[in-house]
Amino acid sequence: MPPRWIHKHYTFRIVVTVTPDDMEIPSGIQDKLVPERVVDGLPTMYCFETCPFCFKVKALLGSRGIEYSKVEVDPTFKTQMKWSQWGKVPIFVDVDGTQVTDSNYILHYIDSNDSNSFPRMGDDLDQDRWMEFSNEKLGKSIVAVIYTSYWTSVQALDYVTKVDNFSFGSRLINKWLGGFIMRMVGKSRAKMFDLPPRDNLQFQLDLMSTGIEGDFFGDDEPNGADYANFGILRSMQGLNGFDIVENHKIVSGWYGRMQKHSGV
Ligand SMILES: N[C@@H](CCC(=O)N[C@@H](CS)C(=O)NCC(=O)O)C(=O)O
Repeated sequence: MPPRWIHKHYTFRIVVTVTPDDMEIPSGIQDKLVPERVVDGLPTMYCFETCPFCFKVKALLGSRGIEYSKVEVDPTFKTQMKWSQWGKVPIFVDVDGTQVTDSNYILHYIDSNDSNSFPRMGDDLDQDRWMEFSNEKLGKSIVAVIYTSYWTSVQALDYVTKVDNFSFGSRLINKWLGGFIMRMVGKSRAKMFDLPPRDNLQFQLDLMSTGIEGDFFGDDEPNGADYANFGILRSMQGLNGFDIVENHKIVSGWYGRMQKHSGV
């Protein structure tokens, strides 16, 4: 028979582990409305300034001319989104309080409520495959390149020192500790690929360009795969390794077209 305090300890652990408040919510549209998270009566995006997944959504909103509010979340403690059980950015909250999580789902949600111009998930396997590619390959590849040393990581996080709603302490921690954390993330992403980070990004861009048919993945008009992959690459503009995108013979032209189309 274990001593009584051990029994108490385990009881506590079990309660903490299974409580519904601690469980991550699924991707997509959530049942529970959160109207109190809408800012200024506009669709609201919770994001990090340089987050690749957030840029996907910014690109779509920009291309449709949809006005929205942006809440900048501090990347180390994520203080501004503790209310959500999703735990990652972007989170999109529509004007009626509908919470949508996970960037590809957010793209579909916004398009389906706007002009419904690209196919929904499951209706176009190529589009689905390239949207998946944006998360599973491209997103991870750019992280390995941007955060390739402590110095490039700190440079990438320098923007936090200019965010108005962060305190002085939060700016310092987010830049210097955040730089260290992101360097570790960069290392772990690099291990996922056989090639060194820059060669791997070049390889992924070569692969991706096989999906660009005509001007866009969606041929004449951008589809979900265009917003998804453009958003990922747009997040590295001005950061370490962006020259690989600028110098790619197919991707650079497509990137320019997407930038013009989205205004982002
Ligand atoms: N599958 C998600 C990935 C989002 C994601 O990983 N976001 C990163 C920022 S770039 C994040 O919030 N990381 C914080 C964390 O995982 O704790 C999406 O596409 O939205």
